[in-house]
Amino acid sequence: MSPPNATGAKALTRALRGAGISRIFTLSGNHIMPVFDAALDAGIELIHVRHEAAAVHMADAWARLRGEPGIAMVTGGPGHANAVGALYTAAMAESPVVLLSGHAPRREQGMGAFQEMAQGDIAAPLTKASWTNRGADLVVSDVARALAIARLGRPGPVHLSLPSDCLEATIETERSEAVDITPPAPDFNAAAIVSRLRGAKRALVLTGPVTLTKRGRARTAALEAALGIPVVGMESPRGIADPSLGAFAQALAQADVVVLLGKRPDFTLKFGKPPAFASGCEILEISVNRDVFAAIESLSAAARAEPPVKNQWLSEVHAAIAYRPAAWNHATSAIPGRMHPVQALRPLQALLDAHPDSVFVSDGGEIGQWAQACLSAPNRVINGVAGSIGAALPFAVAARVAKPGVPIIAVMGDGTFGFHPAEIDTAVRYGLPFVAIVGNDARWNAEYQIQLREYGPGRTVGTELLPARYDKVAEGFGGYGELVTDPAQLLAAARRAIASNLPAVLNVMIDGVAAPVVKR
Ligand SMILES: Cc1ncc(C[n+]2csc(CCOP(=O)(O)OP(=O)(O)O)c2C)c(N)n1
Ligand SMILES: [Mg+2]
Repeated sequence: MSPPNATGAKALTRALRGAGISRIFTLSGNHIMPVFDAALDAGIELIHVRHEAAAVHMADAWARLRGEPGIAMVTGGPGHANAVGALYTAAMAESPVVLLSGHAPRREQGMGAFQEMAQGDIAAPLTKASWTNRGADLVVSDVARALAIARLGRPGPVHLSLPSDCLEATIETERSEAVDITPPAPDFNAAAIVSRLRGAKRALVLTGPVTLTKRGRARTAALEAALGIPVVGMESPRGIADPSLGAFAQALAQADVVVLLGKRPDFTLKFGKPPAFASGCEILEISVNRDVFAAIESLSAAARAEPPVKNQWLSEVHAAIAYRPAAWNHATSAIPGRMHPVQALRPLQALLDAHPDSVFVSDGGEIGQWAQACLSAPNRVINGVAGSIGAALPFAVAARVAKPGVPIIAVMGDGTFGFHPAEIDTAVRYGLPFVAIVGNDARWNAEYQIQLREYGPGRTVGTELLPARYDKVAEGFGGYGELVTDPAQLLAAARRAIASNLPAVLNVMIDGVAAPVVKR
């Protein structure tokens, strides 16, 4: 219950604090200034960023790393519109983000109010639920509902718009609206699925992004141990060709039974058709709207009723996933002053291995594929199935908020760096160090490679960039920067970056080679 004379804004911040929310990633604006003021008293820290999309990306990384909803708050109209694109990455990553958007006052709605926009409609396709608050007395129940929907079942983003007059108004009597948000109860027969898996020669269980958080990986590892059958998490836009899954595609093509646990047979699985899947392969789907962890628990419990299957298949699949071509051990670049991506990345594994809770962040593009092939860590936050580029820098900032004191290595391309460089300023202002590795090939290489492949060497256009000094951009914002052109210097440079205790950019000059295709 809110105290007497509480405004909608005060009720909002109290409700958030009561739900355990201690931080909001935000960019200010007229509509939400009452919430800024109320946050002071509620003891909620505002991390004030430089672009609304970055606030959403930060809330997304926070949610994935902490396993609790991440909150982004932006102003109405254009602020909201700027934020919405970033929801796609969170949605595809099954990340429980709550976007709180300021909104034109209700009393002016439909009259052409300042920055009036159909905000609920704009966010709807990218969220599990999207609506506009209808009064100060409903703020508390709206917030509780938004947090619950984001978490429940298959997690994902929720949007709630807050008209400025509802934030300013004094609450008369707190109300709540009865909305049933319970996800469908599990309706599959766990024992039957386990016995179907165990009756197969080469069975696989495939899971989606939510199982690739640290907590998720522990759960799927337990299921795999109980079954004795491989459980493989997928979160790459490259699907079965995910470079962090090595030669997994070749193993998948031999499977005779595949259980999709909270995962759709979508583009990531080549729609479940040959040749990605063997023609006789049986595919069993456990609904994507269900609570995946509850489903994992019930399968694990059913599996434990009997000893795990023992055959070669589990170790064959593990070996396929771990496989990387031996030629990578000697990869070099013929271009003076440039290194092969493997040379730029492999040395960093030592830093990630130095702590049991380190964070590896990766963006997309060709460099992102190399990074995901070369590096692993207890926590990994990648751009994910969305395949959208630009989130890595905001991810790294939020990773530091979520995990003080652990090594954070964020890899991105030079093109990608340009999306949110000003978040280095955010990181400097809040004292949030991390090491960003910018693989600088002076190209939008992923698209350049498509041009080469599809249209021929004489037909590349518009995909060149300048070999810009992104390290100096970091310095300009008060961060740490170094240019690295020699692979032998990389690890030492990264250690200096960590020692600087500042947000750091290593501008690593690389040879723009195509992303790896790992085959045995
Ligand atoms: C938001 C968004 N815009 C555009 C793209 C298309 N895209 C994917 S990778 C890429 C090039 C990335 O260049 P860079 O970050 O330098 O990485 P590189 O491929 O050069 O290693 C582009 C434009 C995308 N995936 N997402
Ligand atoms: Mg590039």
